[in-house]
Amino acid sequence: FVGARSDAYRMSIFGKMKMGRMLTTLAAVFLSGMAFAGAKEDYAEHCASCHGEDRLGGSGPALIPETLRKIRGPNLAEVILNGRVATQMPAFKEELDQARADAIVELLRTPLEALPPWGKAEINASREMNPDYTPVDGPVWDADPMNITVVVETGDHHVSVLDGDTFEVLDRFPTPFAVHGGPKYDPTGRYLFIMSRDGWVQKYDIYALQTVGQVRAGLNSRNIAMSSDGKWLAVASYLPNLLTILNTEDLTVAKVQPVVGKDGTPSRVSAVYQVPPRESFVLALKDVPEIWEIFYGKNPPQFGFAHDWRTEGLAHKDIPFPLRKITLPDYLDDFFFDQTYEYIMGASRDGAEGTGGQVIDLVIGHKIADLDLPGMPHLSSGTTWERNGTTVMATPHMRGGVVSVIDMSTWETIKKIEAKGPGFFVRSHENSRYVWADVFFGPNRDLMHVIDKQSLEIVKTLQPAVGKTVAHVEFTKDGRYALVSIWEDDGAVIVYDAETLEEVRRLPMRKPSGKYNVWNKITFSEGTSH
Ligand code: DHE
Repeated sequence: FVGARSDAYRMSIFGKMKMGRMLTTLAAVFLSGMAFAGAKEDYAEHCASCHGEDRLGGSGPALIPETLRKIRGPNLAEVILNGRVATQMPAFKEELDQARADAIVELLRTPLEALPPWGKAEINASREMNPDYTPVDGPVWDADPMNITVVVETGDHHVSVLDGDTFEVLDRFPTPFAVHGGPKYDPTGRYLFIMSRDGWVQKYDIYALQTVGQVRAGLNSRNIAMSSDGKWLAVASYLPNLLTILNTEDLTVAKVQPVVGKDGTPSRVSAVYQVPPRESFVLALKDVPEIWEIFYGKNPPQFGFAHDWRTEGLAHKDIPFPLRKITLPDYLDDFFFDQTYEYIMGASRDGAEGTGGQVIDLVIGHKIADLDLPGMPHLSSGTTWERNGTTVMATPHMRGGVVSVIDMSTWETIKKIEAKGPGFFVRSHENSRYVWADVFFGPNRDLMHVIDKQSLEIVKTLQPAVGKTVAHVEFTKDGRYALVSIWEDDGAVIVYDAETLEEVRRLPMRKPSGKYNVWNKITFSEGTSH
């Protein structure tokens, strides 16, 4: 069931291409047709039945540069020749030699010549509800529903559901290929929504331990956000350039919002987050210096609307999801909200090159401060806490070995904590004295720093498995235990006592990435991502 696609979807992806795109890509089609003639034949013969004739996926994942970006170098050809263990990907070494496999890899690394239409009709047609799903009145297990923690295992594309008190695995279910970003809970913590880079959104009932259904909201997607009333799920996509809003109940499409900047430039959506006090979603646009706010509440703030519902002569109550567009002085990539959701801390495009970041006041729609954040800060994985009567925020950097700590009343960087290398995630919990910061990149990726929240000093550096990547931390509901990933195919989730920093348990897992505790997520714990 998971990963399969409906005939309707299969039909739709061969729909008519947009004329403009066709014309602009004709030359490329001709050239690539020449260059990839042999590879295209091999692809059609060996790959298309599972990955789609258009390379946009079928029972296998999409094979386009946007999703394959992570699989570099010789790995892809090796997968073609030797298959992928524990998946349905067979070995083709009997049929193909190295040169032909390499040629297919080149083809897969080439952007698609044209995109099929992907709008409301196509998305709805891709919807697959699990015919065997049986709703239940309450949990079919005996555990604290608020202390459930899910673990995304990217090694074989599964999610494990953990009892947060006993660490027993209650269920382990398949997900679509390449889940990315944090899965989101509905406000009750019962339903889990998971997104894959191929744009599939899966709904899972934790009480029943069953998948409810799935829908392909985009062709290459970034992340998802849950509305505070639990009714809507927003899906940010690169391909096509759109934001999809799904009904969480049945995964049907409520709105497809094409994303085009004020000057007419189409834009990918980098990320979308919910803003509970304003009953809105905020999305960052990748290709134009704008952020957009889409309201789902009954009484959205009236300030700053730039939406055509006024000129269409329709009453506001008839138009769901009014849109506000905010122009920024610089592109905003990754971003982070303060706990009041008034301020957005964003990495500006300059930040990627090593200089800056910006603070946007969402209420007035203006930049109010600069941030000193060199070296690609990974703001979406930041954490906040109280220190010396003010709130501070810590963020890792994907370049350069520091964790920056920023005073959120002055927006000044108060400390750059020297780490053993660039990191990806920092995490904490209200009840913990420490911030945990991984060293995701470089030779010291097997280290995890533990930083005292008040002294801002590293008090301990853990090395749970020499030579293995150690990353991402989530806490149990009460903050007593910290769960750390050994990010390897034969990996594990290590349970640490968050106070003594001693290892308590080691749960074998297949390349566990993120971990998400129901309570910490639905109460918007200051220590974790929202
Ligand atoms: Fe992520 C979250 C963007 C690469 C694993 N990542 C996020 C979020 C964004 C983001 C915007 C927050 C969304 C959310 O949770 O709702 N990630 C990006 C990138 O732009 C980047 C650098 C490049 C890319 O192509 O996407 C990137 N991310 C990665 C990886 O290579 C990681 C390590 C492995 C993978 O799965 O691809 C990775 N990202 C994660 C994880 C989270 C995440 C596990 C959720 C963390 C959390 O605790 O919420």
